[in-house]
Amino acid sequence: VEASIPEHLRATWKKYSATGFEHKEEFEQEFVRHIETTLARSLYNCDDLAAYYGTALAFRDRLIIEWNKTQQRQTLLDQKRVYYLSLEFLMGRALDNAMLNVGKKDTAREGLEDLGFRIEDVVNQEHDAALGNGGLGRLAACFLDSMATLNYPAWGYGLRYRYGIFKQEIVDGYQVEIPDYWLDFNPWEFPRHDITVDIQFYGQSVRHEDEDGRVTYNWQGGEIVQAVAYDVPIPGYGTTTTNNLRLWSSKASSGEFDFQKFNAGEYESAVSDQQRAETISAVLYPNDNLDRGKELRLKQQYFWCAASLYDIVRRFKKTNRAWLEFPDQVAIQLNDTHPTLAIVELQRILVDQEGLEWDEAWKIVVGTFGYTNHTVLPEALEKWSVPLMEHLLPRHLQIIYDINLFFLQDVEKKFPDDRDLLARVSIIEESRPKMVRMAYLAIIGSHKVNGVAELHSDLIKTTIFKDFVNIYGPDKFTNVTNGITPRRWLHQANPRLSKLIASKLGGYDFLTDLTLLDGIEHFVDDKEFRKEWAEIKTENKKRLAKHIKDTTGYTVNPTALFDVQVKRIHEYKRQQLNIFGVIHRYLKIKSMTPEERKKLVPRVSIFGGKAAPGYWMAKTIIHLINKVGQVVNNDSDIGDLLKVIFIEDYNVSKAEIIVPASDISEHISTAGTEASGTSNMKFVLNGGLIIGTCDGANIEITREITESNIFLFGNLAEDVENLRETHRYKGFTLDEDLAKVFESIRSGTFGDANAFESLIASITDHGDYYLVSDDFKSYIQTQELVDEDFQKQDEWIAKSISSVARMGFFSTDRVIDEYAESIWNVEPLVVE
Ligand code: GL4
Repeated sequence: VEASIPEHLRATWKKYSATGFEHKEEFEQEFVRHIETTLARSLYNCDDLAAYYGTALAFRDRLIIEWNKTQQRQTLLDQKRVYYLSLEFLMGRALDNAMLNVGKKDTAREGLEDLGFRIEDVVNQEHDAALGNGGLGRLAACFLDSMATLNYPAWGYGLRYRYGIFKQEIVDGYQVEIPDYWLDFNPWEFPRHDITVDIQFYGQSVRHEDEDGRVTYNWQGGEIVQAVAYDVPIPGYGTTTTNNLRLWSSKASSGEFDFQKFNAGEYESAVSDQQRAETISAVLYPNDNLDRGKELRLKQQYFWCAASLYDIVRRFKKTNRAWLEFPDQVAIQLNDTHPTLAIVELQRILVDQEGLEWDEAWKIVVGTFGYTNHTVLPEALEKWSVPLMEHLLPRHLQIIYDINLFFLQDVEKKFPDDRDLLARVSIIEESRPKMVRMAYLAIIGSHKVNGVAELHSDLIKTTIFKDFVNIYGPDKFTNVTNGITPRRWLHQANPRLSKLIASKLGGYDFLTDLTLLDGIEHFVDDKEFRKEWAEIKTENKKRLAKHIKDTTGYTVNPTALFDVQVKRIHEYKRQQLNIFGVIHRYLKIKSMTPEERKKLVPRVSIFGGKAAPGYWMAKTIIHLINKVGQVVNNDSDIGDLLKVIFIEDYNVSKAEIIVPASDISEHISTAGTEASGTSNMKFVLNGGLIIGTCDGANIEITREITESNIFLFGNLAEDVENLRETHRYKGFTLDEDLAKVFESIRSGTFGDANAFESLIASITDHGDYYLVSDDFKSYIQTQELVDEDFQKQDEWIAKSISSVARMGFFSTDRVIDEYAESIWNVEPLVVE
């Protein structure tokens, strides 16, 4: 490895190498130093926020020292690396996680106490890093944690959005979006102003033919935007490995920023060029499971893919290896189709810039990439219009056409005279305008394609990608069932439960081998253990009750059954089914005698989640939930029997409070629509039971924890298409109880009935695409079962314990090992 300091001076250098704090006193010293120098404050003006910054900076120093060593080690050993390309990394807060992963939380707690602070208050100052929408972005964050913990040489690549997912406020029952400006001072990022890449847009592809008749293309003209790297250290748990998340920020390239204009006094237009460049990484698109095809989004995608690929290729070229070895050194995983242009970009670099033959280059490309599909919803499958692609990326469109041509020629050879097949699998959809089907491009340019839960992986093979299974054979398609990191989702979010488990298992080894959890099954009949288990749940419920009181003003009873549905609001996730069920319950209670009411289980229905700003129906559902809450919660005749709560601005740090506090949570998507779901895993791991449909990972959770520990209901995925057909052509009769719910809404029980008419009509008049009516009865019956079972507290706790005991499969450590083995072919790097 080349070094900038000559050999004979390195001893001096090493003598002063930074080490970071170890002991409490050193932590305190670093803390005060950062407060007084980095922050230029003192003991006269150090509030909780300043204390947070001081603590974060002390930990950041430690992380970056290990980060440096990890990077040096990885470069020296020169093993194959993984690059995880994701437009979303929903990281949440970093400080608590860093403290736990490096094993210094107690040191910090005591140090902070000495200096006059409570660690909880300090941790709560941190703004979430919310660079994602939902499950897809959070999965990427869990993957980073596991890759570091397992010592894989792995980098994440993403965009450094100036605005993450919007903050949600509820005003008069309506969602209002507030921009999430989170970068005021982010102690977790390291700007690398020396690591920049010029990214080209527009212009034209120019053809050259040399004397020997060899034809090459060159992309010329257009405009240049500069990508600047920002690095975020990712500490593993119980290891010194600290990996890198590199986020790109856009700015006007110095060449582009027009000093001529500036000097000529036209600084407005000079500044507007700069602003246009900065717009690229300005904001995260707030859609989950929806593609809107906006030009700026395509610019984001290319900007990020091109910068990342430039970086990866530059790193590879330093090793002086032959190009053919590229796939032995580099694995790139595409988190959904958002980074598919990376495939085209690598082919362009190899052919246009490095002068490789097409076939040789293409073999390298396919050997390098893997593609993960995260949804089958048609409205989420990305397509870009050909004219837009041609305008923005003229050379890439040509390459896409060539990839398509060679692919279709191969298909033609294998399946002669099947013109329909060729049209069906062509990357180009022959619509007006023509469209580039990104998923097809991703399949063709990757050596493996995976779904994220068994049912989902089967579905993609038999529906949207069926033809490709025929063409390539089944081995190209595989399943890797999602998981969650137990560090954040058990140890950090539920420290008491983690500690109780550790006390029975003789330590915290289960945090890095989650299958060890099965050891607590031995204690399922242990009275004392059950009692402590139940007490922890109650404590967690009290904490949530306090949050609800502080944020909504409503008082909820912590002994009531807490029924939680928190996730993005989407018709396919069926929050409408839940709220209609709540209305049904309300109407039923209203019609009961006092005697009957005495037998009831008090319930708190808790909702949370954001609607995409342009998704009208989702916003209507939020509105209805809030209106029902207003009526029910203020109905003195109902009291504690039912409360309906909408928790504003659901995000990662709120999930850490909500998940450990649930008795039952709802995962009730129309069968076949939720690719996996991952909050289902988080809830069960925290001792909550779940009610759900046979969808996504619910199925595998059931297999692991057994059917007696889960409340399943509803139609099966295999019947959904038929039911929809029937709805369309023969109609259907609305479920009786659901009809009564609609009557009560229409009669104005929850305010202006007109506001909810479109939601009701989507079911009564427009085919009930998500089968709300079909599943209503079994949903209600299953909720009654939940009530019955909750009254048998002892059995309930036993179910809770044995479910947790059997959740070992759902760690992202298992997931990452599977990717490493079957897709990436990479090995962990052993650390002393
Ligand atoms: C999603 C799926 O909707 C979700 O079921 C899955 O758990 C997640 C991670 O694989 O990916 N796909 C999209 S798009 N958004 C998601 O959250």
